[in-house]
Amino acid sequence: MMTNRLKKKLYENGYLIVKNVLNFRRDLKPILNDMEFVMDCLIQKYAKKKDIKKVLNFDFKKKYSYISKLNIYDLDQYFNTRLPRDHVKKDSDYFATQSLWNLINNKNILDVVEKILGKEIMSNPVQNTRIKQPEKKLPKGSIHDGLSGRTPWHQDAAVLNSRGQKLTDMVTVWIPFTKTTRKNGCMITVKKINKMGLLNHVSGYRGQVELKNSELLDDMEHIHLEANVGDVILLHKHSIHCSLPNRSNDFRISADLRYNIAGQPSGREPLPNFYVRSKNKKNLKVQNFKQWLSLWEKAKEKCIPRKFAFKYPLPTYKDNKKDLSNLV
Ligand SMILES: O=C(O)CCC(=O)C(=O)O
Repeated sequence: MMTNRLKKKLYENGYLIVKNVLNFRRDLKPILNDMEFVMDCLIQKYAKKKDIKKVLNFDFKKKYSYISKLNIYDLDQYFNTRLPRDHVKKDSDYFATQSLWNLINNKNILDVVEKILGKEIMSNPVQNTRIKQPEKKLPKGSIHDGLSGRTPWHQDAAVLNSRGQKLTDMVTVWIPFTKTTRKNGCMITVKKINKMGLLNHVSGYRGQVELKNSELLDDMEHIHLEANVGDVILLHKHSIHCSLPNRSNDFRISADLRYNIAGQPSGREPLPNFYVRSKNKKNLKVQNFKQWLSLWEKAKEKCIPRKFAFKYPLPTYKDNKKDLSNLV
């Protein structure tokens, strides 16, 4: 597809599925391996002594199911590729690995992103990795938690600070590690709804950002964003989307990365926001995994005194002109 056709389609519909961008073995499996390494560490630390040897021999899913029953505080955070939203401490953990660094800088992904944002591209720190077990296995409190369960209706621009909401051209690249279907909890959206611009959001379950009056979307016609491993889904920053429950018997694993046009605010200062592609190669100052990690550690130092990594400016607007209920 021609550059401008890809961009036109994304801006027109709010979403785009691009087929066969990634290779599972080369680009994705290393991240699953790193997740499994984190699980092994958690098993060593938290499992009953007599179980450790046995559990270390389980496969990925059985290991994760096991540790998810150990009541480990904020378990998702160990697998999530950013600092925790609140209570940032010296020992706050996050999943920043060489394999994820490679994914963020993946040439095929950047070639797609370049068609949308142009040649000067920065990695945006709004990024997550999500391991979703079958919903029936989740503790009740996690069912509506976007990292391990369903994600509420929202627009990605709403998770940026006010400057980012106004000034940042950001695109979401959603990456499945497992085939993603309506049965195992794919995202859904409404075609062209991005055209409404940024709408009013409120604080939802556990302070997650959620579109105000989102129940109005339940009756609209939904596009199911199903994807095969290797495909990527792009979302416009004003696309309204959520994810369905995982009603399958298997895991649903994904990463969502974001990129913005260089020179614009990240919307999550002081978290890492750095060039990943530039015509002027001098801009590429962060060139390896260790430099990236050090950006996260520096950001952590700044977040510790203020105690949070990022905040949602909620409600998005003081008046109700941009409430969905006033626009449909
Ligand atoms: O993967 C999911 O369940 C939701 C992802 C999402 O909402 C996002 O990337 O903005």
